[in-house]
Amino acid sequence: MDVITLGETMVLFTAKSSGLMRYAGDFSSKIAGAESNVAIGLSRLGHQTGWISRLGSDEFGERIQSFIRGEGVDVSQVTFDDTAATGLYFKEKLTASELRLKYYRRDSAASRMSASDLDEDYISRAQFLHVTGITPALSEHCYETVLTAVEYAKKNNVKVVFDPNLRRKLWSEDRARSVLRELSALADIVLPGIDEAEFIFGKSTPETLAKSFFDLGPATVILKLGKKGAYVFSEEEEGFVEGFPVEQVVDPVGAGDGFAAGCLSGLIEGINVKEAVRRGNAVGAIVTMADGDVEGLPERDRLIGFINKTDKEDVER
Ligand code: KDG
Repeated sequence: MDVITLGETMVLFTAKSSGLMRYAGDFSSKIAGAESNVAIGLSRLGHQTGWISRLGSDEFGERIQSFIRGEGVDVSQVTFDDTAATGLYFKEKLTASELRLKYYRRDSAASRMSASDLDEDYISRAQFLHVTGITPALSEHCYETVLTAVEYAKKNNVKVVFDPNLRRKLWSEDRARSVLRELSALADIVLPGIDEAEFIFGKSTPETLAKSFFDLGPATVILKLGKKGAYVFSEEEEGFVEGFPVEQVVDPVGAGDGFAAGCLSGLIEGINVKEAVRRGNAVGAIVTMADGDVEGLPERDRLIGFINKTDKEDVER
């Protein structure tokens, strides 16, 4: 196994019309969850991944499991809960460039994940454990589950990758700040966005913010700067890695997960950190050009074509 991840995945309903969702009659339905987005992204690039979660024993739970399994991700550690439902999430397109996200996930099946669901032996088989700041925000049980997964990873020399993925709607600012710091300190690689870094440390330059994370303990900090790219701060390397131009952003949600998948793909293959980040920038950019959180995740040929700009024609025949 290259990467094992753990977290909640929901059914995502997107209003087909723009404007306030109260007027929307038609919705598309897809599936989305930061951690499974990363697992799917890696799987599409040819890596072995596993996703640990809990789903409701309902039709949405079945759909999510089948979808993720169909993407080649191992779902053997997914459990089903008879007493709680699968979470839902809605995307409201206010204007072409303004999105509002609404969760229906309080007390969902995933929020009831518990440390006893974890199999240390399973986690020990991975090269990387990927966790985000969403899971500990779901419940106290989920927070403990993430800490236990991290503990199992560390015990077994599995590198821990942490994406803070701040979701303000899910917890208080104080609690979020303290847990995101705690998990950043435990991780080997941290992937914060600039806004998340400023949320934790206050407004500053990318260089200072990356150094602030580094001083907490991780060996590698990769600070995401949106379309500008990323700033790397590690024991061996330091500096900016430029982003890729995007003609038209269709849907920005999921770009950070694409970035994580691209970076991890490079790190699994042992390329240097800056090259891995370049790959992350490319996957993140490609994701924004499709509707949905996982729909744009590229397969390897497309990624290489995008990076090398060998796609001379827009129409593939
Ligand atoms: O990063 C994209 C995710 O935010 C999205 O797919 C849904 O997991 C999700 C969340 O909690 O926002």
